[in-house]
Amino acid sequence: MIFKRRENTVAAFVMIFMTVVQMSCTKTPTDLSKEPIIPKPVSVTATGDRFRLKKGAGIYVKGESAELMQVGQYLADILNPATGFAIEVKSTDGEPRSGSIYLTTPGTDSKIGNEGYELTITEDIVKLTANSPEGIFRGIQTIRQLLPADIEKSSKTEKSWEIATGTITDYPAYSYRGSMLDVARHFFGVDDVKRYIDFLACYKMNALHLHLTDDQGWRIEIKSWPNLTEHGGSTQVGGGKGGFYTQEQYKDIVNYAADRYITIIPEIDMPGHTNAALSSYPELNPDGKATELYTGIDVGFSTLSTKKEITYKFIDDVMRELSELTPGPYLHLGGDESHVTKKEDYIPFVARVQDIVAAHGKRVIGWDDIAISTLKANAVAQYWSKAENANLAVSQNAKIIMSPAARTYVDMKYDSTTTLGLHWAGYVEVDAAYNWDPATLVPGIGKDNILGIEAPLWSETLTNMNEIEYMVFPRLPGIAEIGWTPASMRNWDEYKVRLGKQGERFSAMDINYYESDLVPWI
Ligand code: TNX
Repeated sequence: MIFKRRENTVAAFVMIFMTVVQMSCTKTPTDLSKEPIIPKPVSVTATGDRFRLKKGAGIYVKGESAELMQVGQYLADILNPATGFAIEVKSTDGEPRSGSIYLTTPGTDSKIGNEGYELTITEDIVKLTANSPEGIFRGIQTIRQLLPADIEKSSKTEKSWEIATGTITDYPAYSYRGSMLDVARHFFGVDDVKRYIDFLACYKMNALHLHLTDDQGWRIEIKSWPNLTEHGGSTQVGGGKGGFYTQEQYKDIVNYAADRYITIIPEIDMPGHTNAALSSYPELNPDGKATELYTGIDVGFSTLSTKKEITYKFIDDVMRELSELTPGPYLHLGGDESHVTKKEDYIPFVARVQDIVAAHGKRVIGWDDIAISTLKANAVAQYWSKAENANLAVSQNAKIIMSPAARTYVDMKYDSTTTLGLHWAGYVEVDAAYNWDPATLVPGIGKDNILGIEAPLWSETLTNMNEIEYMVFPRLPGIAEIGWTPASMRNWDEYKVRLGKQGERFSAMDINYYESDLVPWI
């Protein structure tokens, strides 16, 4: 009788144990190849088990590199708030003990390049290998997306922090993958820009183009021309108080981006889109008279005087100060929609400004409009509207950044019911933003001509971070995937399922996103 009772108890325990195991089985990932990672990795092999991140785990960095230790700390800072584990980063000589995350840069795999990585996950260890700390940084974004969405929460959450096992080998299709933020039409402060940079980092993007000047505002302090910001930065669309970045604040943004392996590309738009400067300094105007500040949203009505020497002195000073603050290789001269500059003045103007940029050691980028001028050999044209201009740029050996408005302009409304945004380039639903190939969109322009892809966010209608997020999510992850994942591996029907599973991640990050009906949100 006693014996029998004990047998029952054992059986009951076994049953409970089995149920618990089963419950945890259905809840946790076991198939790495089914994980909804964005951008989709180039190659994934699943091994069917799981790694569990536990209290006491460490992040181990091979060798003593301060840079790699810093990248390790970035990972720890992602993992610690939600897990509450207080994971530390330590240097090691060889493979660390079971339960750890191991970051190493032997630098021997040419296939994956500077940004690629290899991730090997076993039941024992998560090993991330790359040629450079930058590759480790990109790979960390994959680890992040393999953990439960709650990892993005900012406070401690009870959870089994598991990752499916297997290997991932991954590297980008294009070297330039970015977004543009228009801080001129409406001004956004340093904290907003940093949050935006964090969004780019999540999706392995590496460039943030800041549209720093336009008719409505001048947003970067230039010490030799102080009235640009004092007066020219004092308002914005709708007549608000505007604002600008001091040089210290701009450097803070540059450094924050650099820590995330993101290059800042500053744009000073000219000769059009210059009313804020023309209002601040009368001598820059063709008629020598300062204009009024402008708070509307029309384009194409302003021009610097292209004939006066003072204009080139002004541009040289601005580009010199900006190049000293900007470690990245590019300066963007704008050049778009200069409708009141005569063509015969525009052409030599753009040629001369390119020389100024080159004299300060930087590579020039301009909107596709600049292709009607003579382009420098290493110039980059940003295609946004005219295929003819993009082809003209390629015929001059320039590289192209693909920003076709009808696909990548994340300030376009999703559909006719979207209250924010503009729609001059049409409505851009989430599928339209994703379902295209940069290498085949414009006849005459192939992959070899293309530096990469960029999603511009113009801010005529956007006044705060919540509104920015609504326009950017969920289109930005799709643009990031176009830049990273080979076109042959992408299709909308498969992508939309992965995107739907990212919804809980957006929520955990407190992102205000557009819940498109086209996406099966979880
Ligand atoms: C066109 S795109 C512009 C911008 C506007 C944008 C609004 C480009 C090079 N110029 O000045 O803000 O449309 O979508």
